[in-house]
Amino acid sequence: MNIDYNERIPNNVDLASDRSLQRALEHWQPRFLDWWREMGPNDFASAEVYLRTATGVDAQGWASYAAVKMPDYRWGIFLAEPITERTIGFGDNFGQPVWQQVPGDLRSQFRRIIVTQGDTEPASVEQQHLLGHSCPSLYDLRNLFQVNVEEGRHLWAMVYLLHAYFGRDGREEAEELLERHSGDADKPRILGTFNEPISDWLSFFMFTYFTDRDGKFQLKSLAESGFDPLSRTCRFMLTEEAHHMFVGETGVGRVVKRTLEVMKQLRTDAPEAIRSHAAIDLPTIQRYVNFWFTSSMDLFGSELSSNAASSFANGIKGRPDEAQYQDHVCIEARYELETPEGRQDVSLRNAMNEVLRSAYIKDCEIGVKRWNMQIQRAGFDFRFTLPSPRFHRTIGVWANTPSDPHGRTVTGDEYTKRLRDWLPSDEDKGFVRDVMQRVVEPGKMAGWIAPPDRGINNLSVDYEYVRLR
Ligand code: BYC
Repeated sequence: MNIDYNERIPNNVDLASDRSLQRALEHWQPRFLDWWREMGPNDFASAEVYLRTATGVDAQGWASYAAVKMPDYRWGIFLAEPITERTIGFGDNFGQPVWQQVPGDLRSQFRRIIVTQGDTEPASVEQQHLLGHSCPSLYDLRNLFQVNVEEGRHLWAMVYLLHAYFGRDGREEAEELLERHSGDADKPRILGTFNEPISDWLSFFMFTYFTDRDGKFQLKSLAESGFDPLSRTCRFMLTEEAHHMFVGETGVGRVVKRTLEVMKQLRTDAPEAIRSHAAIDLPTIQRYVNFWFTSSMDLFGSELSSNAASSFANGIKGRPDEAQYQDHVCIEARYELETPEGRQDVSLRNAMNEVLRSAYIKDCEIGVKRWNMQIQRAGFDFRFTLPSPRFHRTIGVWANTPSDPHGRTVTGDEYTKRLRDWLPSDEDKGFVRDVMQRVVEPGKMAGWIAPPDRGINNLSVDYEYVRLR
């Protein structure tokens, strides 16, 4: 079904045929807009931004581009086309037809997972609330806003499911999604990383590289769900997610490129010299990698999780690309898990969070290799590495076990002493923030980042992607 843009809430779910659902969502819509005005990039409400908007949900030409004021963006409800005769691909109900409604006994588990997913979307917009003021270029400013409006739409995706399938509880949860706020002392966001401030662009690029990639893996495993509307929603969200990770990977790559130019020019890699030329030294970038990668690893939950086992058993949440596996039931399968007490042989179902995390780590390595290629080509010896999954963990079996980035156990004292070598210190953050002065002339780029290789949608890099008013 095509997206209907004549509706107050654009959608491809025939919302008009369900009056009470339509009314409930139209009631939520102004609250969402109030939240956007207050917590979103509110100082840019009158700016015209070259945004892409979904026009269809199929692979061909789903996007149209136009200059739009963000509060006028057409947030809506878009599900990927159904797959005919789709069956549940994993767990105890393997091979049975997928559900078009939530089974009564799985209601609270589904609700919890949809709420957790939904909570991350507005959280990220809140985290990035002030970034526009220090943008390195109009190209980057536009990308930030594109990411923000799409996270807003991902919130709509989860709110639709809550309203359409969870009755009154779902409507209440939808309200609460706008009441919790990132970093709020009383009502924080649910998952740790989404309460971390993103007050500079290096953090934004790390977040879109590492944290949005958690989104990719979580959405891929929810796209396997036996609850078909959840699967269809996540399949479409994944198409939007890809751009966010592109922003992260190319963003970090461009920072590295600029740093390498300065290193070559000065013939040194000394951090102070690089910093005095207003570029970001590679060890500082490594510390940002360490922080955002480890925080994002926590997002997969504990290595051993009865919640994860039950989500798998019940057909709620599968593994990304479940079809690649031979055994989709995993009732007897075992998993070798590294713990502080040594290797443990555990049930695979209980280790599903770890299966996802391992796949995620492999995916993270791809960008790191590319950044290292840049350094190698420039003739320098420095190499980025992903820290050990034992380092800086607050969730799971390695939480509270002080380790260095290589995964070696260290004393609490040593850990505290060395932390400034391993994670961004206040001084690092202060430097990075100071170097990021706003640049908004078309085609101009801040000195700490190289220009992108190409512009958006075949336009040139110096196109006026955001018209500030
Ligand atoms: N911080 O058995 P456990 C995205 C909680 S990103 C705080 O270890 P389980 C995006 C957990 O909720 C993708 N709490 O793991 C990216 C549970 O609490 P309750 C987001 C944490 O249950 C960028 C308890 O600890 N989507 O889309 O298997 C921009 C025990 O949990 C954390 C999803 O995560 C943490 N890091 O949970 C925008 C998918 N980790 O219920 C968007 C939905 C765990 O006992 N969520 N806890 O109070 C899930 O699938 C699962 O809930 C989890 C793992 C992946 C979070």
